[in-house]
Amino acid sequence: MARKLHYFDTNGIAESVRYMLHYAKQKFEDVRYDSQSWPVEQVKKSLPFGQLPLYEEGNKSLYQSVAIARYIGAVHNLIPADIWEQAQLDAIVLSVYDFWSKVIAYVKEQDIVKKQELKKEILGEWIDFYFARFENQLKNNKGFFGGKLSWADFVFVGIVEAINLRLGEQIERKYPHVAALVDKIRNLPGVKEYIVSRKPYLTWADFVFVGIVEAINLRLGEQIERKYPHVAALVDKIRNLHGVKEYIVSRKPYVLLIIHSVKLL
Ligand SMILES: N[C@@H](CCC(=O)N[C@@H](CS)C(=O)NCC(=O)O)C(=O)O
Repeated sequence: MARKLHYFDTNGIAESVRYMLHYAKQKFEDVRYDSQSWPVEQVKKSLPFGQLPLYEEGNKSLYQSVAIARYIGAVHNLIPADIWEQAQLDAIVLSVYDFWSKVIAYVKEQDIVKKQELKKEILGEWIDFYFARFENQLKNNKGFFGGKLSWADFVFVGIVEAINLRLGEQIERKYPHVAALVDKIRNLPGVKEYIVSRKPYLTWADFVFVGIVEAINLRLGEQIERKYPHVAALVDKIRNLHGVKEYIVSRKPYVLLIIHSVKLL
């Protein structure tokens, strides 16, 4: 039976599903969409709510990342038998998503000032609010949310990584049990090999790099990337990303006052 996971070519809400499938040595087609060319109208229209991820198994399909992760967890023995314990893990996953929704609000905010405020709140308040609690849960449960490896641990680590990528942070670093869980999942057989084999995802460092290249170009009246095809391709990729492209079109053109040094005679 053919299995397919459809998602963007990035580390986001479906990475935990990729991790679980690799850990379980389950063959599947990892169908990836380039966010640069999204929306692909035909695909978007075919999705139940117009969004990814979507998981297919033969002629059945499932949407909603949590439902997919829970299902894959159940198929591969990563869910407890006891329904009370299952509910405890559901609660953890929903709390992880509560935190994720704050990061998504930050990612989607177009106003630069409001965006910075949201980031400040996340870094100054929300990380500690959520992570102090996650840390305690792990500490009291032998390093896993349910006392042993479960789908909730995969979802948690997938979201932590997705957040790190978007905030340019390593949010787990002050929480030793959280950091240990991230490390454990990333080193599981199957997951470890997958991480090594996947193409590197676009990170915050790529955004910083392109921002600086553009700032230098503006000041030198140059296009310093032009002789370096891979650099030029990255600049192009970032500038054409969904959201960035629209922002570039909408912003007022930047004007720079260049004061040349004047030699006084
Ligand atoms: N609650 C949904 C959210 C799905 C969602 O927000 N998907 C985003 C990517 S992370 C998406 O498809 N964005 C493109 C679009 O909305 O057109 C889930 O967890 O699966």
